[in-house]
Amino acid sequence: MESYNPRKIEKKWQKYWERNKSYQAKDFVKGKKNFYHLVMFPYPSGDLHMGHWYNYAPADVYARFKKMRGFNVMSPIGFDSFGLPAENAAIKRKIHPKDWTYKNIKTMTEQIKSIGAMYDWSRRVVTSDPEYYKWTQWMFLQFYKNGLAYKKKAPANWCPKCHTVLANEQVVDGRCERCEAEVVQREIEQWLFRITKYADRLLNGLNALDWPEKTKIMQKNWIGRSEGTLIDFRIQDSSFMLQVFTTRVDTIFGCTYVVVAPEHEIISNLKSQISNLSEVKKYIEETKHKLERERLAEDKQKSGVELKGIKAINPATNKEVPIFVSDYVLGHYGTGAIMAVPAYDERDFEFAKKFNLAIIKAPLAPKDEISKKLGAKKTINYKLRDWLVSRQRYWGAPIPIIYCPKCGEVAVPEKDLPVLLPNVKNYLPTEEGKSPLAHSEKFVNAKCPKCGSKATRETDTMDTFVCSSWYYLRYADPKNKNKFADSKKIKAWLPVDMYVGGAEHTVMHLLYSRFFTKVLKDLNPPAGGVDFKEPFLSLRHQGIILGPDGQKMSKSRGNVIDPDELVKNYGSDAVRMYLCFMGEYSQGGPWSPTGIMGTKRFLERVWKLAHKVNPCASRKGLTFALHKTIKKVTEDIENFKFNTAVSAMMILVNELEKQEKLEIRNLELVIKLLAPFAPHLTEELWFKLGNKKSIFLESWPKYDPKKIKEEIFELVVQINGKVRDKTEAKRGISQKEAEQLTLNRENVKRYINGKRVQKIIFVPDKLINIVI
Ligand code: ANZ
Ligand code: ZN
Repeated sequence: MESYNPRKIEKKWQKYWERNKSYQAKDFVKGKKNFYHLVMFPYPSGDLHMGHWYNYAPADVYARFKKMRGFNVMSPIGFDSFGLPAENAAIKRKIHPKDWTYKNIKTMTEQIKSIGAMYDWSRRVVTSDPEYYKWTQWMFLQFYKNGLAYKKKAPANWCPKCHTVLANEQVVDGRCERCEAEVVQREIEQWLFRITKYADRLLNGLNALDWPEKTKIMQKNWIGRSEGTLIDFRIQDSSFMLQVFTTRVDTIFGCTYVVVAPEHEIISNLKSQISNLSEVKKYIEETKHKLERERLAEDKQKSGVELKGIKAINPATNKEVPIFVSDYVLGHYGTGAIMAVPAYDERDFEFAKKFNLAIIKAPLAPKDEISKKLGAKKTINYKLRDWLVSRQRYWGAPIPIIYCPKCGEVAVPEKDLPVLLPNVKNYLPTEEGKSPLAHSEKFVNAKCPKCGSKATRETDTMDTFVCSSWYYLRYADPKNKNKFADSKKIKAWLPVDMYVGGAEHTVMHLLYSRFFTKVLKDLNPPAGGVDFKEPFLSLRHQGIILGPDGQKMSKSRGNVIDPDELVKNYGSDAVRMYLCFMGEYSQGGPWSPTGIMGTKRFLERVWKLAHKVNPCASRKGLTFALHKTIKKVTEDIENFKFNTAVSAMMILVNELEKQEKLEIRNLELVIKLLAPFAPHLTEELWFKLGNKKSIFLESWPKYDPKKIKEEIFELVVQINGKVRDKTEAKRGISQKEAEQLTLNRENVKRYINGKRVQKIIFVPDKLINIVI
């Protein structure tokens, strides 16, 4: 018997599947329903780590399972290849971002292929390819033409040492990821997408989604809908009205002061009346560069300055209350001003303590009544902000806008797309915080599409999250030159049936993609046949794989597990199977070096089983155990409980090993169950059993509900072939269990009567014959 050699068989089957185009999804297959299975495409960082494997391998188990369940499955893959990390790596290594990115795509493609997943590589998308970003730019233009993309001065993260704007992800604990200088806020002209217009629809759409509850709650909180009231506070000796936003109008009798944000207009409007203006200005200067997160931090000492010389009137009590400026009130939320109720609100309480302000536990007023009495307006606020999409960076899709001295801001005509990203030598961020593209005269100088005058191009590029907000649509028709995708193909595949990926994308990618889908649907007519409201019907997250020490894997800790090494040593099937087995998929857990060895041994045992096939074997013995396992594995995979599915198969294999001869049909059922987990091994065994076509063209085993009832049967006990006793037993018990059950029975002991037991014959679910 040949021994199990994953190195040999895995490469062989990967080539076979490629040659036979086994996983190239056809748009329409008669009699089959399409199933769009999607994993989050990787960023080409240059090496495929355990986290990728944990996303992709168990997800592929699901895809293969769906295929065997009779669906026409599409499981595409591509690369999310624009973005800041490429630039950072390029700057560090002095390689051009483009060279770095495409070199990584090449190596990572090979690494991904070693997983043995059923990816349809013919549909690959690479977001930094002009054929792709042409349509990212097209999307931008649709947003622009519909008033959903606009330009305004907005605060951005500015690193004073690197002289550059940073994305939020590049700010770690308030510091620049690269040089660790403290990041400040700076006002810069920026492009934004009006996602706030969709706040309610993004919120309401969540209900119908089959997503993890936690993820839905996080999106809900991120959108942060809050119903409240706008109340006007009169300013003593002034016509200025200070409007506050509160969700607790009922507490107004306890309002003992009001607070405005440092950005609030009251300060400049009433500056002649404010007697301590220089002190106030100094405070504003100090807080200007603070990040929002810092300002709201709960453990932070409250700070502020009273606006002396002016007072507000509490409209409920008609009493004068002092006005403060403090950074715990944000300028762009609500009205940028609050009524402070220290007896009911924690932050107000801390502030009042520090500044010795009155804390009055006034009785609560009925909300509607008090609102009416003050003519107060009900209002709805959202935490969600418009999405800042411009980056002053090189490695991204250029924003397709031209500035003309006569016509102003002009959209690049769709026929002129793509606006190609030039191959510049100098891709470093500039001192003034402008995009490196501003250095390239050839790029900057353009003709106005309207009047033909000398004009200049927008030099900012798009946030890479724009690219990934629509890639799932492109997979339906990745090579289309005239449209981002043909509407028939969109209709054939979308929305995505199952999306598998990390939970860290909850409030960015997963929200932005929903926004994009809704915008495309709203276009008149809907773009590309997008007639659905949500892009991802079902969503599952993988957990996190920790190092063997239970800590987050990191190079500095030296606890990184390299999947390439594992594939070399144990084979891809063992890695896939172990990842499925090591714990509950959504939880993850520490990597166990002994665990993977155990999995490899299990596959070796399966390999050996195949050699027990014997035409004289009886089929009856396994009916119960087999049907029970089919049911369990089927339900578990459907529910992403891969770990318990694997253990059920391990139990079954134990049973099978006890049999001397195996019936071929039984063995075939077992390897079908195992196929999604260990596709290479099972394909090999399948062909060895004499089959001529891939096991993945087979249909998934069905169980017979009648056969899995945990029935009690009457176990007949024979001594030397004569019936001497009977006892109730659970169906499916093993020979050992039957022996334990019978050998100590009084009746049996009497017949054995101290004689030596020579042999025991066991017929499962029927009888036990003790030969003495
Ligand atoms: C009085 C009050 C009494 C409040 C009380 C709360 C509890 P959400 O739910 O997040 O919308 N607030 C309003 N505008 C603010 C701003 N720009 N910056 C910081 N805080 C602001 O919270 C609304 C509440 O947060 C509002 O209701 C206001 O404080 C505060 F027992 O008004 B409340
Ligand atoms: Zn013009």
